[in-house]
Amino acid sequence: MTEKKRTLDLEAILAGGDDSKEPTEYQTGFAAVIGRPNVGKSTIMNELLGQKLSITSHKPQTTRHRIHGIYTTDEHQIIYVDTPGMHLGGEKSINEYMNRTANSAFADVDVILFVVEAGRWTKEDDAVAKKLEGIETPVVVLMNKIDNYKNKEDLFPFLETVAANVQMDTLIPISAYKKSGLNLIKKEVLKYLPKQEKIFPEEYVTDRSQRFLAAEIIREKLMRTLGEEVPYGSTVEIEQFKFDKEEDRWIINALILVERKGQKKIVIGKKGEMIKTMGIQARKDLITLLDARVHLELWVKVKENWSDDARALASLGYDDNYSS
Ligand SMILES: Nc1nc2c(ncn2[C@@H]2O[C@H](COP(=O)(O)OP(=O)(O)OP(=O)(O)O)[C@@H](O)[C@H]2O)c(=O)[nH]1
Ligand SMILES: [Mg+2]
Repeated sequence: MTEKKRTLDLEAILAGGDDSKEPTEYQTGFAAVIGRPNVGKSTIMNELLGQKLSITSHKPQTTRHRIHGIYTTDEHQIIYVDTPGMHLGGEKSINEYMNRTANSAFADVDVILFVVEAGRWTKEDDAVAKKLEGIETPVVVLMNKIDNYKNKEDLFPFLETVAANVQMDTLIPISAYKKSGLNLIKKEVLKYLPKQEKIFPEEYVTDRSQRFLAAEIIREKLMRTLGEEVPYGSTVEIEQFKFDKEEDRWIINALILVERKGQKKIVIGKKGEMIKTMGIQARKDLITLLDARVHLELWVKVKENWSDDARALASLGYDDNYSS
């Protein structure tokens, strides 16, 4: 008895008693990517990660959920937090959900990357800037889309507007398209990350499940393919997501929910052409995501008013406390 106890104590002392090691130099922390819709937040995060994780389109309000993009090296782990664009107007429950999601991303991050579009300052940028007033978290403004300007001097008046309106620590001009300025962002972010060990295992690129990413890929095709109005009334629910060992492929059944019969017609298209095209595009991306063969089936269903019904939203994954 006594013998055993002494052994255990010694082990504990040996495990905890070595203070000769330097404290860890490894850096890990969170960088929130925020701003009004359509400024390029998701494109920037994808470029920083070197892979497409968050969906993008030329339409505003593409991103609806918060999504972590995890970038791990031997020296650091940066967890970027992509967020829905903060917007004014749009009083539906889904708009509230998106704005709430974006607002909550400020809390508990080490640095905020406030993305603005070169040359275009709007009321929505103003509203974002107001939210940042007085907060202690460092703010780095990323002036994106500078590729739209041949002559950089033309941006001086815009820079003055930004400087007059945003309490920021620094500003970095970038172009996600041209991949310019990306290393400067990483360098700047690292200034603010605490010295601590990894939060996520090094093989993780996101906190989201493959199932979630699959639904997003399909929604991206809706955003990119359909006209102005329909995408906003649509969402995607994955009904089946399983790997069939015998057939050696993923079987994915997805439901596209729309709010009205007319929208269903548009999604399907003449002789089913529209949904077929979107299915082909989505399948291609799903093959890349899952690195395997994919059988994809898409269905369309009308669920009236889903975007303005808190309970329907929660059941469709628009949930503040999502699990994956
Ligand atoms: N010219 C130019 N366009 C860009 C650049 N970065 C992104 N875009 C385009 O801007 C549009 C919006 O990009 P997203 O990344 O979806 O923008 P977002 O800020 O995530 O938008 P929401 O999710 O709706 O808030 C897309 O058409 C992109 O291709 C850039 O550096 N230059
Ligand atoms: Mg986005």
